[in-house]
Amino acid sequence: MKQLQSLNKKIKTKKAKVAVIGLGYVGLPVACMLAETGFKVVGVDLKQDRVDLINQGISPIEGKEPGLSDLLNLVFHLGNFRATTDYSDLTDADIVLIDVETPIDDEHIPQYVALRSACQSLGKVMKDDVLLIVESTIAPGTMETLVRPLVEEFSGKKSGEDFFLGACPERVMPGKLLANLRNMSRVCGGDTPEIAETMKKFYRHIVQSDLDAADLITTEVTKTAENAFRDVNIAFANELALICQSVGADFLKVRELVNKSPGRNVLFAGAGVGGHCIPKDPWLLVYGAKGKADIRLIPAARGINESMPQQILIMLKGALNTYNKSLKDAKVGILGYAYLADSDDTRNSPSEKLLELLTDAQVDVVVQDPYVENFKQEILETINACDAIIVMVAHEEYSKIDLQQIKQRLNFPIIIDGRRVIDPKLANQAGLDYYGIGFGLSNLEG
Ligand code: SAJ
Repeated sequence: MKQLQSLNKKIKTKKAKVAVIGLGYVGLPVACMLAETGFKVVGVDLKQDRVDLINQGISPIEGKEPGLSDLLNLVFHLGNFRATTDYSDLTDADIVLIDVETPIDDEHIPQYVALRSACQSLGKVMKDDVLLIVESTIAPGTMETLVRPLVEEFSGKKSGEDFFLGACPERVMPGKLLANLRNMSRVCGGDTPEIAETMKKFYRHIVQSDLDAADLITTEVTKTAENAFRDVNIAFANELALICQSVGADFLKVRELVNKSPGRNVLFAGAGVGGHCIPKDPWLLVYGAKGKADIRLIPAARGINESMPQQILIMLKGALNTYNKSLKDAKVGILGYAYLADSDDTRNSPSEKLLELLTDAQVDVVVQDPYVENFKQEILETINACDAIIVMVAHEEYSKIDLQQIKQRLNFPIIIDGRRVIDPKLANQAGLDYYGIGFGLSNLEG
């Protein structure tokens, strides 16, 4: 196809003008990396304050992202990257990446407001022969049922003739955005094999790992399935932990022994599953097949993982009960508010869910988290005069807390270990009643 040949040439010489719609934790790093290789990149975002910061060479992304601020500063001074809120700046773009949010609502239905707006706004201004690549994670079938028709409607152009469609889902993790973009393999989903090959040529400029060609539906299923797979595996670990707890086994010991069996890899049970993708992507996968397949495992796994904060509450209630203390008269310290160990990211944090449950039960709660603003106060000071403490995140420093000191400050010697970071025997020696996810109490004897 002659248009693709000309695009391939522009990609090879880096003369292709690139636009990135959505300058969040995916769009901004990818825009900077493309600009660093020599492409001229325009970034579009709705938020004027975010655009203003970027146009001063300042990264608006919270949290520690090694190298991102320096890279943005570099490309800003190179003059290869600028941000705007105005879609008319995309008129001469040859390649457009869409990196907008694709959340789900309480009924687990994808909310594509941002994606629709991007497709409509781009459609109105785009020139002929644009390669449009959706990097956002989307439910299987979304390219076919939403992106293609919307762009055709608002541009008056025909996909496959006047513009070309692709999907290349991001595989980034907070705290490792640039490293992941460089080192994680990517699926280049093209509307045709030729388009997939053109996408591979384009991404080769920034991705050092495998670039695998596929069609659109395969690409949409792959991205959502990889996170659904993780969620189901975490749910298995959580259910196994509840079994261990109930029959007096120790999940960590069982896990260690099971994983000696070839091809087994039981993950870690815990106080819940948070983050920006694992709680959401399984529902995107399910939505794509809604009404077309008998889907039971993936929703059930979501239900198990979502219920883990409730399991923690049950453990707390039982522990307080041994001292005839009711929930509503208790003061409880939560250690950890981020969704992930040694991170400041609180998106969909299980601690948020636990806080809600405790508040509903009229429990007085204090929170400590060394990484999260407003919760950085000193541990011992925070938990002073609490009736119990709950470890909700495996932050490194929680595995080193002084258990004697904890015991002295608590009204009742109760520690609920939602991430198994405390040694039960040491807790016991310090005079604490130790409760842990997957820790059958009979393990304390002997
Ligand atoms: N979690 C468990 N048990 C486990 C692993 C995780 O309870 O064995 C919990 C964590 O505490 C956290 C949540 O699940 O609350 C998610 O943890 P995660 O390790 O999956 O980290 P995420 O959310 O940053 O997931 C990302 C994903 N990467 C991308 O989407 C590109 C995921 O696909 C990766 O597998 C994961 O990082 C990773 O492996 O680090």
